[in-house]
Amino acid sequence: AGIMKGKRGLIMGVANNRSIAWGIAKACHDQGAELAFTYQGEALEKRVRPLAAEVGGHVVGHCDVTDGATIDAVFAETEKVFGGKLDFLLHAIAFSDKDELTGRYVDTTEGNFTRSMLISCYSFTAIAQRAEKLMTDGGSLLTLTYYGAEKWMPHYNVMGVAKAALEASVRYMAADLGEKNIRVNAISAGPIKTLAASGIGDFRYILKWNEYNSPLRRNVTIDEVGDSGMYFLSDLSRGVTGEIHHVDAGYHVVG
Ligand code: 0WD
Repeated sequence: AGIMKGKRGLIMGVANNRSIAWGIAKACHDQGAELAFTYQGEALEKRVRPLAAEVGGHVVGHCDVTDGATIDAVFAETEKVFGGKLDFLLHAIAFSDKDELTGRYVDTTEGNFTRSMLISCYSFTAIAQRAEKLMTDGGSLLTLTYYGAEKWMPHYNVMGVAKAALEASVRYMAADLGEKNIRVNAISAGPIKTLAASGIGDFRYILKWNEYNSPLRRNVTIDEVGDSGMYFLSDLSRGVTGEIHHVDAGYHVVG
């Protein structure tokens, strides 16, 4: 196997071995890609370093997307370790205050609305600005979204609004960057029990609901999202941009 041989990619959003970003990183590594990882804070650094080592990857430093200086720093380091060229980038980052991932959307505070939008939507654009400079030979950018962007889902609230904006930004950036042969896509993943998901109210109920009602009668795994992610980050999807692709056991045709 080696569809991604010679490709260099930056992976942002691994928290631990249950992270969707880790599933995608593994799939890219299996196809021969060379990877670099960021982490958010010291606690996650302890988790990310051994995972990066497992796939022979680089660790390019701490990145908190609310601090532009840390974004610049990890891109400077990425440029260094990859010899100036980047082929693909994964953005698997989102955040909202737990207290607002339950109850009513309408009660969202301005502070958490702004913060959720910044971390879950704008950060992808901020990162694309840096990636564009390194993607001198074309490239592929991928982010993660959820069905709550399209339809009301219980407890998803402000995150649904942020994901809707993120999906719109995928289309705008696809148009902006297409002439440089930089593609921009999103995977809309079904619910998976990760650290971030544990903040969402009644998440176990959502998992059960999807298991009973999706066409495949089950939930998806990070390895399944990983394989689909590898497709988007590789040349297999070279004719595809601006796409929101569901990897959700088919739930979106039902719900
Ligand atoms: O059911 C799910 N798990 C789904 C997740 C279904 C559909 C989509 N997604 C999305 C999420 O919204 C997110 O965009 O997938 C993406 C990855 O999420 P994940 O794999 O579910 O969650 P996790 O393993 O927790 O990774 C997300 C990470 C953060 O982890 P924590 O749990 O510590 O918030 O995003 C990173 C952080 O590492 N992150 C940040 N990175 C840089 N700067 C920041 C930040 N300010 N905030 C969060």
